[in-house]
Order: sequence, then C-alpha cells, then structure tokens
Amino acid sequence: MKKILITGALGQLGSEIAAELRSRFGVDKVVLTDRRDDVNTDLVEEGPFYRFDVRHGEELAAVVRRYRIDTIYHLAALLSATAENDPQTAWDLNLNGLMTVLEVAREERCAVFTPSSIGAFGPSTPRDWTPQDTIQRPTSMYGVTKVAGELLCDYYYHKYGVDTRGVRYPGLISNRTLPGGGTTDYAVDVYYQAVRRGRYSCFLKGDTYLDMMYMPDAVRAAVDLMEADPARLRHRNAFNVTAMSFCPEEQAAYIRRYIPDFEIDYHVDPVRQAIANSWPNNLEDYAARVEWDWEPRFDLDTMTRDMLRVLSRRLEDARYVWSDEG
Ligand code: NAD
Ligand code: AKB
Repeated sequence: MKKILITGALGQLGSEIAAELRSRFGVDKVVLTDRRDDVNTDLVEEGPFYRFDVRHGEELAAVVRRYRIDTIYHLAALLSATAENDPQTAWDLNLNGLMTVLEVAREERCAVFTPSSIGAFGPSTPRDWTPQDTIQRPTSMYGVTKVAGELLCDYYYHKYGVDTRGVRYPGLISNRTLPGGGTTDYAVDVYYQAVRRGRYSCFLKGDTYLDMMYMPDAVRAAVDLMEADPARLRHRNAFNVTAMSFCPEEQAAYIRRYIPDFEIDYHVDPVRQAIANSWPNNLEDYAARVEWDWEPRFDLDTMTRDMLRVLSRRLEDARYVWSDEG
C-alpha cells in the first residue's frame, strides 16, 4: 500500500505531483509538507499537510512514522537564480535538506525521489546531445548542489540500500503554480504575458537554446520512475530526460501561430544568461527510454496550444481570447 510524503509540496513541481498522486492513490495516502502554507491553499485544506523546515529531521521523522510513509518525493530546494544570489543558503538547503531526508529514509525504510537538473552540467560538458554519463563540472552553486545530490543519492543506495531514484529535469513549464526562481522561468512567464499583454520582455538572449518539458510529462516521469521495475534500473538517480529544446525566438514564433501580433524584446539579466550559457543546448535521454520506457508526449506546438488555451480561460485579466478553431 503506497503512503507518500512530499517535501516542497506547494512549489511548481510539488503542487502538480501532489494533485496527481492524491488522485491516483487517495488524498489521505499523500501527506504534503512545506515551509509555507499561504499558496495552493486548496491542497493544504484538502488533506494531510504539515508546515516545517525540511532540515528539521525530527519533525520529518515524526510525520513519516505517524503515517507509516514508504515513499518520499523530496522537492524542497532553491532553484538556480535564487541559489546564485544566496549560495550559502542554497548549499545548506539543497544538501543538508537532502541529507536529512536520506537519513530519515534510511531509518524508516522509505524510497526517495529527488530531482536533479540540467544545471548539473557545466561549460565543459558536450553541449549538443549531452550524454547520460559525461563531464559534470557546473559553475553555478545550484549545479554544485545538484551534482553532489546525485552522488549522495547513489551513495545511500550502495551503502545502505535506500531505494533512491531521480531524473535530471530540464526547465519545467506549467500553468498551475508560478516557477520559483530559476533560469528557465522566462519560458513560463512568456505565456502569461502573451495572454495578458500581447508582449514580453525576455531576460535571456533570443538565441539561447535550453531543454524544456511540459508539466504533465514531468509528473509522469517522476511517477513512472518510482513505479519502475528496480531490476531494470542501471542509473537510478540522475536520468537525463527531455521533451524539447528551443530558444526564446522560436518559442515566440510558436506563440505567434495563435497570437499573430505577439511581440518579444530582450533585456538580458547577466546572472541568468551566464547560467544558461553554461548549460547544454539539448540532452540525449536514451537511458531513461531503455531502462523505464520514458517517452514525452508534448512538443513545443502542443504545449504552446495548451498553455494559451488554459491561461486565456483562467486569467481574469486575459486580453487574448482562445478560439477552439484557432
Ligand atoms: P519551487 O521553488 O517552485 O518549490 C520549492 C518548494 O520548496 C517551495 O514551495 C518552498 O516553499 C519549499 N521550500 C523551500 N525551502 C524549504 C525548506 N527549508 N523546508 C521546506 N520547504 C521548503 O521549486 P520546484 O520548481 O517545484 O522544484 C522542485 C525540485 O525540482 C527542486 O529540486 C528543483 O531543483 C527541481 N527542478 C525543478 C525544475 C523546474 O523547472 N521547476 C527543473 C529542474 C529541477
Ligand atoms: C532552473 O532554471 O533553476 C530550473 C532548472 C532547469 O533546474 N528550472
């Protein structure tokens, strides 16, 4: 019987994984935790929720024991841009938070899902068709914590037999919860601004290619990996996964298929541009396809269509009106 706990459950990824797991396994089988409770209050009120800092292991262990948790989705972390502005906190949260979760998992015999990122690669990594197993010398603090996190999860598997699993996500695009301070946040903001104002000012250069994924694929990747036959998993903690690679100019061109007068200009943020320049253009995700049948369902066109449809219907100040013939 699955009993799941999610850390960072009210964030961009956590809020969507929480909704999917609660609909799949039952609301009372999925316990949400976060250090805040003032966003996604529907999730907070609908079922078990606990507010605490994930680095507080005693509080985490008490909830794990109370609900007899067998699987932890550990999503509390600082993203790349926020981490670069406060590297000391990023180190503390991203690594001591993970260590706390792994220790509780070891003692209480839980499986653990921990996402890594394209941020685990650096400028000396091959930029095109970045292989699963390759050079990892990231230059951002976020990347340093992600590489160390991948290794720490491998260590807990080999040393203690903790069933640790994870993927290297690309930039995630979604319409439920706004992104939390990453380099790829522009790729979400652009849809909100396209629907509201018909124009967007982008903080990355127009020709900056990065891997991206629509949230339904990201949620499916996490759940499918955690359900996968362990005998088939050779990599476990850091599977490259991707769905598409594009630059802001290309994304704008796809938005113009639906909003022909959409305009984009560029006011480059040097910190986030430097981080983006150090990341791959596009990943190769063969190991995930072979070891647990990973396959994305959304491409740039189908994602753009869905984002514009959903946001134009939901945002009260939407200027763009969706037409089903469009
Ligand atoms: P997010 O910033 O949207 O959410 C993180 C959540 O963690 C927030 O709700 C925050 O309140 C909570 N949190 C922060 N500090 C905490 C603490 N000390 N104790 C308890 N909770 C705390 O981030 P996200 O986008 O949902 O990312 C989740 C995971 O996925 C992270 O590990 C991130 O690195 C990884 N990831 C995300 C993306 C993406 O594009 N969103 C891409 C690659 C990897
Ligand atoms: C970020 O930009 O920090 C995240 C990521 C790709 O890890 N979206």
